[in-house]
Amino acid sequence: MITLYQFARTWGLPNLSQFCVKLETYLRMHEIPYQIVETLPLKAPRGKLPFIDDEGLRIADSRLILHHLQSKYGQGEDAHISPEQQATAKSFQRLLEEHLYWISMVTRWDYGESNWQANKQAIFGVLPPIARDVAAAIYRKRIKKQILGHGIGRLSDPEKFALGSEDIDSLADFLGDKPYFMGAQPTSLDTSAYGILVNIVGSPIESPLKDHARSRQNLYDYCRRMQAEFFPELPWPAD
Ligand SMILES: N[C@@H](CCC(=O)N[C@@H](CS)C(=O)NCC(=O)O)C(=O)O
Repeated sequence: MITLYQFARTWGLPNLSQFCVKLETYLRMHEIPYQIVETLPLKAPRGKLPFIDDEGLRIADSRLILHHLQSKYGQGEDAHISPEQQATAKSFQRLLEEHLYWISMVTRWDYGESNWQANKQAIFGVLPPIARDVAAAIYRKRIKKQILGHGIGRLSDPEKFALGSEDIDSLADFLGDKPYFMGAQPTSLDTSAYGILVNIVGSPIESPLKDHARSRQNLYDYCRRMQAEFFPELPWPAD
């Protein structure tokens, strides 16, 4: 049985970590049995969550974990879509995970005190008060450094959100009225898309990015549908 190490559930979402939502959605999509251990990234093999333990084999990074699951459990790399469609899906996955993700990280770690407090409580609230403040301060410094290193942190807020809105529009226009991003059946692109988008439209983190994403009704409806299909035990967070 696979053990999935991830943050505790919060905010009425499967996870506050976009990559933990991605992985757990993938496991459910392919009906691969798993158990959850709630943890923080401090002890993760690559210092990030999620990671898994599959009968003693520890793997970190959702992309590598998906490769492992696909080879071990026979779930082909979205075998029902053509190589050309796979290339499109992969490009959107990179847009989500390597660009839009970082703009959403800005909104949590470096965009207003109330967002920071909500983020801090959700991640570090499990720790005793002093440890909570110390860990939160260390991580805030660390994540802000990553945001700067990525490059997005060097732009002004309006510039960041304009770029984020471009991503949102591309995703909304591509999804159109299809049930899933690549058509009638879900693919691994949907695991990334739901993980990142639900954390923008369904979390209590307020920003122009959230406002814009919520204005694209098909993306909002998509997140609700994905949650109802793969996490039926979690009612949609109140609007
Ligand atoms: N490429 C990694 C990204 C994982 C990741 O960024 N996880 C975040 C939470 S969403 C994390 O644990 N960050 C802690 C840190 O960077 O210190 C994956 O696909 O798993």
